[in-house]
Parts: sequence; structure tokens; C-alpha cells
Amino acid sequence: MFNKILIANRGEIALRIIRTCKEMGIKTVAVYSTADQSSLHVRFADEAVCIGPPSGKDSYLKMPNLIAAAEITNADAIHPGYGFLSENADFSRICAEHDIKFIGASPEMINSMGDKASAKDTMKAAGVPVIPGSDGLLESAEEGKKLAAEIVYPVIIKATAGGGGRGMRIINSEDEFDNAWGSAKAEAEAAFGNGGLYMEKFVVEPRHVEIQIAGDQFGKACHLSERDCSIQRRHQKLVEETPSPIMTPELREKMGQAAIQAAQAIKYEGVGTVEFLVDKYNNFYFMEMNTRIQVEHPITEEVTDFDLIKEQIKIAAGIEISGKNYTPNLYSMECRINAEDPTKGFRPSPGKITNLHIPGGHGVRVDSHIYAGYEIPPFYDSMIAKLIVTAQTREETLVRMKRALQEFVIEGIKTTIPFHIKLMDDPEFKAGNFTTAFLNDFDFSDL
Ligand code: MV4
Repeated sequence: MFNKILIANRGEIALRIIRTCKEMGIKTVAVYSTADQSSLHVRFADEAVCIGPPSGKDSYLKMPNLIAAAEITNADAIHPGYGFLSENADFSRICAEHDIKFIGASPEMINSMGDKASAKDTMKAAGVPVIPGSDGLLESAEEGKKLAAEIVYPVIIKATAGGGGRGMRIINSEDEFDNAWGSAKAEAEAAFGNGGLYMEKFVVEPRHVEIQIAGDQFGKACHLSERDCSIQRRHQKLVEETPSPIMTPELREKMGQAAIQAAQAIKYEGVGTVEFLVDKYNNFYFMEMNTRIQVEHPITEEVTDFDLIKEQIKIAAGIEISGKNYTPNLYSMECRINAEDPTKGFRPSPGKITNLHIPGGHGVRVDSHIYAGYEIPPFYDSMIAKLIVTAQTREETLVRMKRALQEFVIEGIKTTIPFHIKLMDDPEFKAGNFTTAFLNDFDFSDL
């Protein structure tokens, strides 16, 4: 087992990792930018190293500083959390070259899933359902138009280096094609330095359902059931829940097996997530695979009683997993509390938290790094807390979530709490009746 883990991250996830390390008897090193000097991850780690100025690219993304911090503190592993360098193949390789275990995917695994068109080819070859479309990249707009006529509009073109919706265009008819092609290509070139595009049939109003998987160094893989992440705004998830309201034992068995096939096709080691789009007939299709711990992992922990960070560390240390698949018999939901003003287009609202009350009680978990008097810096992600509620049924979960949201007091800044309170009363949401398009016509003005 590792002796000391350096956590190459900040905020709630850095704290989350420190907590598990403490329970496992592993020493911890925090790294921090000058903007995070008074953060809780710095206080709760055994050691802390300042790695640079506020900007992420000069601190949490600065590989030489992170490696130097690990070397001077004698850390034998690095946990990257999510975001930052968690899916950076170069960083994974550089850690290995310095004899530091990267608690995450190998450079090969990251690369094989990072190029979306080739990831899709790999999955198709492994027997995982994929959305009908181009075989790999499109050579030209002409080729695209020919294919679109065959697969029938609407179609979607996506950047192979993309993710989070960038370099993506929905095309409803041939007369829109050339414009969409040109702007998607330019956007992909600018954002990723890679203008490669591929095409798919556009699935109208899908659900986003992802399967949590784990694979070990012995070729064993299992799934830990699903999370429904359809409640998103501009590709930012706001609420996640498990089980998915659309799930049945049969569908879970099929999606779970597909996710395990996906993991085994790339000999996946570690915990990961296979994302699927699900259409209104419950057909499901591979979308992307994430080779990191995700923000929404706690809801899976709540219903399976696994500590997913502990599983990551154990797998990285070469310990075998049980290999058992999980069917939950509890409900869990997460609301992301962001320092944003939902009535002003979710614009960031950094600043000082002047007064704070964190909710508690049965079935309530809050993963957060905030405290009364904490100053939220403007340089990073605006998520400041995850409110995770667990109960025996979805109905009880919604009631408990609303109660916990009403108990949550964060003064001095704007947050997404009023949005979540309104959502818990929405009849369609309460009925489990929603797709990724749900928030497109949600009224955020009266919160
Ligand atoms: C799609 C799609 C419909 N049809 N692909 C959005 C981000 C990127 N990861 C893939 N995305 C989508 N791909 C086909 N063929 C709809 C989306 C999509 C979406 C997917 C998941 C969650 C929210 C979304 C919001 C808008 C569009």
C-alpha cells in the first residue's frame, strides 16, 4: 500500500481524498496556489506545498511543480481528483517516469478514450451499441452530406477531440450543412488544435445515463449501477440521481454488461464511467468513457456502500476487486451548490461567506470545503458544495432534499440553492419525467 499520497487538486475533492487516506492510514500532501492558502485541504493534510500563483495553469496544472512537490515530500503516489490533470495522458506518463503511481488511467487508456471517434470504433468492435453514423472521421463536407442523406436528418457532427459540447453542431437539413461544418471545424481547431469531425444520427431529447465501473490489474471488471445525469444546463450537470427513474432490472443488466464489455475492451484499471445516451424507446448508445473519479460519485457510494476513492487507491496498489455487480435498493440524489446567480444566467458569484449553516440529519451528506468566513476565489470552478441525500424511495429522497436545501444557509454570495428548491417542486421532475432538454424551457426568473 502507498505510504504517502499527494493530492493534485483543491476544494471539496481534495478534502474528500484526504478523508479516505486518513481512514486507510495513508499520509497526505496538499498542494495549493497562493489563492488557496487558507483552504481546508491545506489544513487537513499532513503536509502542504505551495505550487504557484492563483491561475490554474500556473499551479494545479503545472506538472513540474507537482512532480517537484511529490519528490521533496517523498510521496509515492499522486491522486489527481477530477478536472485539472485527471485525464492528462502526459501527466500520467510523467508520474510513471518519476516512479510515482498516478491514481488514474494509464496514458494508453486516456488516449484511447480521449479521441472520441476512435473510442467509438473501439467500442463498436467490442460489441457495445453505438449511435449510427460515420465510420471514423469525415474527410470532407461533401462526404458528410452524402452520409447525412443516407442516415436521414437531423444529424450531429462532433469534434473527435471534443467533450462538453464544444465543436458540436446539430444539422436539421442539407442547406444548414456547410455553415455547421465550417463553424464546428473552426471551433474544434481553436479549442483543441484538432479539427477532426465525425457524424451521428441526432437522438432527439435523450437521457444521459452513465454506468459506474471498476476494473483491476487482473482483468476483472464489474459495474456499480447507474447515475441519471439528464438535469444539465449548457453541459453543466446540476442534479444527479440513482437509480435512474427509467431503469428496470433488465435494462440495468444490459447496460451494465455493455459497460463491462467497454472496460474490458481496453483492459481498464481503476474506477471509471461509461456514459450512454438513452432514447425514448430505452435504446442505449455509448457516448464517452471517463477515466477519472467523477463529481457525482457520492450518490453511487451512498447506494452501494463502497468508498470509491478507497477502491481507486486499492486498485492502483494492485489489490484485486470483488468483481460483484451491484443493484441498489436505496435512492440517492445530489444537488450541486454553485456560487452562481441562477436568475442572471448562472453567472459566477465569488466572495466571502459571511454566515453558514450546513444541513444535517438522517440521510444527509454534504461534501464541501466551505466554512463561515471563507472567501471563494474567482479563479476556479464555482461548485462550492454537493448536497447528497439518500432515502428508501425517490419520493422520500425528494422530500428530504427539499428539507435539507431549506435548511442550508449560505450568506454573502448567490448560490444555486433557490433553483434546486424550485426543481424539487416541479411536477414533471417529481414524476421522473425529464430528458437532457428539461432545463431548456425552465423559468429561472422567479427564484
Ligand atoms: C448527442 C446528442 C444527441 N444525439 N449525440 C452533448 C455533449 C457530448 N458529450 C455529447 N452530447 C450529445 N450528443 C447524438 N448522436 C445529444 C447530446 C447532448 C447532451 C448529451 C448528454 C447530456 C446533455 C446533453 C445536452 C445537449 C446535447
